[in-house]
Amino acid sequence: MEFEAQVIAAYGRHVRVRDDTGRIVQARPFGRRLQVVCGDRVRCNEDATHAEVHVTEILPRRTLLARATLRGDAEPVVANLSLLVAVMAPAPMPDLFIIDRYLCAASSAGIKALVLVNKCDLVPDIDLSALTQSFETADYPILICSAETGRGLETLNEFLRHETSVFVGQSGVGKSSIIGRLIPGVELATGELDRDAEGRHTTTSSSLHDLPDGGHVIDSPGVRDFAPSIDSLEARSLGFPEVDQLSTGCRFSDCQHLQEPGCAVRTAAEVRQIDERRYESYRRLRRLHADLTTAQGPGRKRS
Ligand SMILES: Nc1nc2c(ncn2[C@@H]2O[C@H](COP(=O)(O)OP(=O)(O)OP(=O)(O)O)[C@@H](O)[C@H]2O)c(=O)[nH]1
Ligand SMILES: [Mg+2]
Ligand SMILES: [Zn+2]
Repeated sequence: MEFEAQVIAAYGRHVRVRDDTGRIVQARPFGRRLQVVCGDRVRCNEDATHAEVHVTEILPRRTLLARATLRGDAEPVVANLSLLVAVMAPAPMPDLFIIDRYLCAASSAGIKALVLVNKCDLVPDIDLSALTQSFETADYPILICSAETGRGLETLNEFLRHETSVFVGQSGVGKSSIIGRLIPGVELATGELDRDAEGRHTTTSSSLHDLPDGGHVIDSPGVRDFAPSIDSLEARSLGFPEVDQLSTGCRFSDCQHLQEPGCAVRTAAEVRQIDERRYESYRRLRRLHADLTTAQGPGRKRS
């Protein structure tokens, strides 16, 4: 029997799918080439005699968040998103470059994004502003919240309503805790919980959950680093909206905004019209982009 379903959890070569009647079953992608991820719409084939469900086809994705492997290939992370929520917190020590890279992956993939600062109960508001300051010239919505006290969660709920969103960020920032507060009684894949070196619980696979007021949210495992897939990035701005806006003022239309004369972006960074840290992040990503392109090699197919 054939049916269509949505992938609501993905761990390695196993996925959990939900069909349109709400029935949830385990399934296995048929063949090595199918890279099925959370959020995918798929066609399944149920073998009545073996009681085994195979995913036989991934239906066209509306959007895809993809990361670059060390060889420069694109690896799908989550599909069919409309909103990416980049989560950080005063602790663990934030790595803002990771946030930048998620934001540019979202921007390049046509996915809206917002920056969410959790654990606002831990430090005074002025310290939180210092954390988020560099994202202001990039014009992303910035929300402050606490899964502990509940502050900011109503506003967050408004942003998430009717969206299919993913929570991404470093391990321990509170992604699962926030989702747990938004969806009372949600089971956050407790069977898939593991303990990291510091003894904290860590989410190890992505899972999709229904929000009470409509929309879906995907919890994802924390990361140490994230590189957007290079094929998905816009050549001109690499997905930095503030670079995009200024680049029409550059002397050369193929300006990479590094050392070129007449570069409007570099000038804007020098006079702090755009944030210096974000510009440095752009430069690092430009280097990574070049390295990964080389790693891909000339013989490899580019899309
Ligand atoms: N003080 C405070 N602690 C929080 C808050 N939110 C989460 N925590 C704590 O932070 C720790 C990590 O929370 P998780 O929700 O597991 O973090 P995560 O981002 O899902 O981590 P991974 O699954 O490893 O990526 C837990 O001990 C939480 O209790 C908050 O708003 N304030
Ligand atoms: Mg988690
Ligand atoms: Zn330029």
